[in-house]
Parts: sequence; structure tokens; C-alpha cells
Amino acid sequence: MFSACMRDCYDTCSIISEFRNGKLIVKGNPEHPITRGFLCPKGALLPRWFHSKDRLKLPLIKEGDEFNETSWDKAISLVAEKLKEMIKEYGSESVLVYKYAGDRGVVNYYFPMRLFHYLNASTIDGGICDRAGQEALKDIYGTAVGVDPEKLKEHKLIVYWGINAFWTNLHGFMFAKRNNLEIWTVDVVRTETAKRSDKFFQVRPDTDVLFALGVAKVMIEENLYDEDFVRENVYGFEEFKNYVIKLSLNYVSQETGVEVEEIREFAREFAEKKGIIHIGYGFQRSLAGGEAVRAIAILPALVGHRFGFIYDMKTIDKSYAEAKFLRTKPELRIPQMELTEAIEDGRVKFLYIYNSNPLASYPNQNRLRKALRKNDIFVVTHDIFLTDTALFSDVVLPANTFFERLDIVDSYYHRYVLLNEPVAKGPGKSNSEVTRLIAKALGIKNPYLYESDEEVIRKVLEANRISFEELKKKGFVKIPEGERKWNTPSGKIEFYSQRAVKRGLSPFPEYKKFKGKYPLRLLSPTYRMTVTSQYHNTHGIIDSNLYMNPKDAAERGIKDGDEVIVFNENGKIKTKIKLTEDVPPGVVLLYKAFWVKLLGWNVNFLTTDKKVEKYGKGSAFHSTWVEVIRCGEPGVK
Ligand SMILES: Nc1nc2c(c(=O)[nH]1)N[C@H]1C(S)=C(S)[C@@H](COP(=O)(O)OP(=O)(O)OC[C@H]3O[C@@H](n4cnc5c(=O)[nH]c(N)nc54)[C@H](O)[C@@H]3O)O[C@H]1N2
Ligand SMILES: Nc1nc2c(c(=O)[nH]1)N[C@H]1C(S)=C(S)[C@@H](COP(=O)(O)OP(=O)(O)OC[C@H]3O[C@@H](n4cnc5c(=O)[nH]c(N)nc54)[C@H](O)[C@@H]3O)O[C@H]1N2
Ligand SMILES: [Mo]
Repeated sequence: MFSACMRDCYDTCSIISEFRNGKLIVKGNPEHPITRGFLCPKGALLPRWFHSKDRLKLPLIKEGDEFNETSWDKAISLVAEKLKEMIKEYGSESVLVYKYAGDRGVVNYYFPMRLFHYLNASTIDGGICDRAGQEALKDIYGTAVGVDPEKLKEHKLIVYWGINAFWTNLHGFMFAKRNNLEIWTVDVVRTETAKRSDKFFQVRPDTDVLFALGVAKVMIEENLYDEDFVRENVYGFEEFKNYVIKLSLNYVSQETGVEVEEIREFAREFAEKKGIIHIGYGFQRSLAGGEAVRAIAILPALVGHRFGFIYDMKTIDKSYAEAKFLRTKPELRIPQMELTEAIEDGRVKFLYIYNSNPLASYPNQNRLRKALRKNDIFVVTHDIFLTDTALFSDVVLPANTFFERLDIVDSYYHRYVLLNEPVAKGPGKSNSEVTRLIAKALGIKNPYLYESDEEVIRKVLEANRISFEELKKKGFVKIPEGERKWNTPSGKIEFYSQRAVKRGLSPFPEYKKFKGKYPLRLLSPTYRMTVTSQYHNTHGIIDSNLYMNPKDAAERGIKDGDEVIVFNENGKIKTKIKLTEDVPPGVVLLYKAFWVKLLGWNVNFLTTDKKVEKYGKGSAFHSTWVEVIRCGEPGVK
């Protein structure tokens, strides 16, 4: 059978799976041109996740402080009854559906939205992950969709900028290696990707914008850029030139920590090899993220690429699955990064959560948890496991896994649509099954709420002119790329961004310094064996150490393996220290969003819930500062 890994991950692997003697067996589909028949360490352990004893079997209802197992009928009736009650008393907008990419299957991700659109419920806008970068790329190119990564075959150089591709985009990284591309990394941390790269440029946090502008200056000053391309296709080049030419490379070097010669070398070789840049999602989650992406995005255009970056890939139109037309009132979209505010100010009375674990993944957990405890909100969570979010819910509904249903999925990295066939049976129900049950309990008659998964899939494929029969043959189909234009006000690549100016930003990317109340910058990037909070309970060892440079440790009398308290204005946690030169002085690192119920804490008890206001209210996890003290210091508990 063909399976498709539905995790929130660039690669979206095509998998061949089998159920034999009660055991699920998975291997990579060797035919897939990018994922090529090997699985990442997390993917190889999918059977462990599928067979996990932790999987929820029956719905749970909270009574007092306890959860009691109940029948599906009772749980669904209670959900329907509460929905009706809240809508009657507070209006349909007091119902908020909170979902993210825990499972990216087209049906599984969108079908529940049909119910909430039908009910005219409030929705969230998805700003937790990649928003600032999306906005920045739209400012320059009118789209965040870059080059088809399969075209890397035709290129010589890829720069991984603020992305730890060896962990988060392994198949993309291997694809570049196999096709003999030169690989460079720009990061604050000497990551596993940096260690496997031909060149590594180590920048200080938030200084990417300056680094990119410095590189642009050298390219322009030394006449290394593609003059013909720029003359024809770029809007505002002369003004941009005047802007960057004024920059002092010594200043750039002083701020970024990159030597002037290295900046020049970057510019010269990047221009000569006409580099493509994979702009990461990770690093743009900061107050400086939007401006940084805007500056970086200019570099591939300077060397003559029409869309010489990789960021997002919107392959197919999935709107049919969501059926927004079921609404009779305009959609009230609450910015995802204002969830806590929306709970605090009493707007939300009923919260329905699926495909997400915000009580692990959301920033500033103390504030979110306090808001949830204080306000009387009815919370329903649909998940495979009793997650931290489930523990905060009134009703918990068991979900099944993608091995148990039919679905299709596209990727935000490559241009393939994948088929996912049911191969095994386990406990729980899919997101669409649960939606149909709630709709029925509410007495809704609308046929869109009862369409089968297969019907939805067929219609979505039809709308995108993809043949289902073709998809069934190999398990994947490539989406052809049409003629592409820059969807900007001038119809050109806008170095002078009119869209940014409209939002009150400077026409050119600006460098700003950000400072917190505490001395150490806390980064919380991805961990190799988890996908955000997923697999913590199934995939074994979790690395919850705080990584610190020996210099910062010495100043604090901290040694390798010491227990420490990490704290700031949002909270405090206790963990162990790992000393490493991979993290520069002034920066500490703790991997993101593990299960609080297993550790007793996670990094999101420290992270900031500030937003990048002018860039779509995107999240700013990395704009967090902390202090660290050794346990056992006088007065420290
Ligand atoms: N194994 C694994 N894979 C995953 C995930 C996972 O949790 N685990 N999560 C998935 C999801 S949801 C996403 S969004 C993607 C994210 O994928 P990535 O973009 O690779 O994510 P991160 O590791 O969070 O961040 C990338 C890098 O940004 C660096 N960084 C932080 N601040 C700065 C800065 O100011 N400048 C520069 N240049 N670099 C900086 C960090 O050191 C880190 O190495 O991965 C997806 N894939
Ligand atoms: N500190 C810090 N925190 C971060 C980040 C960071 O860089 N630093 N990164 C942020 C980013 S990029 C993202 S994208 C968010 C992601 O944050 P979340 O959206 O919370 O993602 P996950 O932790 O993957 O949780 C997904 C949940 O969906 C469940 N699930 C899986 N399959 C199904 C299904 O078929 N049906 C249902 N109903 N549930 C299912 C899983 O069991 C899991 O509990 O986290 C953010 N949190
Ligand atoms: Mo993400």
C-alpha cells in the first residue's frame, strides 16, 4: 500500500507500507524522485508510533479533576449540546476552532472546517510557523513560492539560510548532495547541517539582514550582479543601490561577527555560482525575521534568478475540502498568536482543537495556562494521545493515524501530490469521521458535511486536473508548473517594496537591534527525533539539555552536566547543562516543545508570545532572553 508521511515536515515522504502478522512495516518508496526510498530516523520509527500503547481508545469526559472513559455516543452528544448552548448564549463567534499541521492530509486537515464554517465559528490565521517570511517574500516577489527543488539539479550552489536541513529537510539535503551541489549554511549555531556544509557563515542572532545587505553591496560595488536581468525585471534598483552602497562593511562585520573578507567571498562566489537560497522557517520566528527574509530574498534576484529561493510550495488548490462557502457570516479570524488574549478577554467560550498540541507548542505557557484556568471555556481536543492539551480539556476524542484512512497530501517543499491508502486498523476516528458525527448530533442536514473522504479527494483532484487513477499507480503525481509572474504592484521583483511601504515599513530592509531584560539569547529550534511535540512519547531519547558556550558557563561558575535554573520574566525551568562551542557566547539553546507532562516543563515556559506585528503577526519564539544560574548557588532552589 502507498502511505504518505503526513507530518508537518518539508519532505512529505512517499512510503510503502504493509500490515503483516499484526505488525505495521514501512519503507521508503524508491520511485519517488526526492524522498527516494529512504526514511528519516523519525519516519523509520512510525510503526512504534502506530502500535503505541499510549494511544487513546475511548473518548474521555472530565468530571471534577478526573477523566472518565465514555462511549462515542455520549461524548459526541455532550460536544453537540455544549456547542448549541454556547452559540445560543454567546453567539457563533464565541466558538473557536484551533488547528495546525499535526496531520497534513487534505481531508483530515480541512474537513472539520466544513462544520465550523457551517456554524460561522471563529478560526485562527496560522501565524505560529512561517508567517513573517511569507509576508517578506510577498513584499519582494508577490509570492512565497520559490523554485521547484527538483530543479536544483541544474544548479551549482545551495545556501541553507537559517534552516537545519540535515534534520528538518533530510531528503532535500541529500538531494542536493547527490546532485553535487556545493552546500553553504548561514546560522547562529554550528548545526549538523553546518558541519556537513562546504562553507559555514556564523552570524549573530538578528543580524542576517545586515549580512545580506553587506553581500548585496559587494555584488553591486564589484559589478558582480546580472545587470541585464536587473534592468529589465527589478523595480527600485537604483534606490536600493544608493541605500546599500552607504553601508560600511566594517560595521556589517562588527555587528554580524563575520569577517569583511568572508562577506566579500560570499558575494563573489555566490554571484559566480548563481546560488539558490533555501530560506528557513526556523530563523524567521523572531522580531527581526521579516526584515531578514526581505534582505535575503534580494540576493538570488541580483544574480539573475526569477524565483531563486525555496520557502513554500503551494501545489494544489484545496479549497473544496474546506468548503468555506458554507458560511453565512463573514469569517472572524483570530490571529493565532493572539490565542491567549482571546481567551483572557472572554471572547472564546468553546475551543475545539485538532491536529495541534498548543499546551506544549504555544509560547508563554504560564500565561496561556493561567488564562485557560481562569476563564470558563469548554475545551474539546481531538488527538491520538492524551497530550498536554488533552489534559486541559473537558472532552477528549481519540484520533486514529494516517495508516488507517484514505487521504492525499501535498508538500510545502516539493511539487508532488501523494496518495495515502488505509493499510491497518487501530483505535480512534479520523477528523472527518468525528466531524460527521458532531454534525449529525447537531441535526445538520447539509450534504457537504456527509461527503465521503473519497468523494472529497476525487473533487479536489478534479479541480486540480490530477487523475486519481494515475495517482494510484505510483503513489505520487508531479504537479506541472505554469507560466509564473511576479504578483507585485509593479509586476516586477520589488527591491523597493511598495507593499512593505503600505504597511508603514521602510522600502528597503532595515537592521534593528533588539534587547531583552536578560543577558542570554535563548534559541529553541527543532530536535532531530520529534516533530514539534510529536513522538516525544514514542521515539525514545529526548535531549532536554541547555546548550551553552564554555565562556558563558565559566562566567557563571557552571560546569558540564550541572543542574541549572533558566529563568526570565515569563517563567523558570530546571535542567542540565551541556557545554559546546557550537553555540556562540551570549546564546543558549534548548530544543523546542517537548511534552510537559513527561518532563514537567518545556522551553515554552520561557519563550515570548510577542508578535512580529508588521509581518502578519507572526510568532517570535527566538526573541527570548534568559539568565542561567547553577542550582546550589546561595539562595537558589
Ligand atoms: N526533525 C524535525 N524536523 C522538523 C520539525 C521538527 O520539530 N523536527 N519541525 C517542522 C516544522 S513545524 C518546521 S517549521 C520546520 C523548521 O525547520 P528549520 O527552519 O530547519 O527550523 P529550526 O531548527 O527551528 O531553525 C533553523 C535554524 O535557525 C537558526 N537560527 C535561529 N536564529 C537565527 C538567526 O537570527 N539567524 C540565523 N541565520 N539563524 C538563526 C537556528 O540555530 C536553527 O539552526 O521543520 C519541520 N521539520
Ligand atoms: N519554542 C518553540 N516552540 C515552537 C516552535 C519553535 O521553533 N520553538 N515552532 C513552532 C512551529 S514552527 C510550529 S509549526 C508549531 C507546531 O505546533 P503544533 O501544531 O502543536 O504541532 P505538534 O506538536 O506537531 O502537534 C500536533 C498534534 O496533532 C496530533 N495529531 C497527529 N495526527 C493527528 C490526526 O490525524 N488527527 C488529530 N486530531 N490529531 C492528530 C498529534 O498527536 C499532536 O499532538 O509549534 C511551534 N512551537
Ligand atoms: Mo512549523
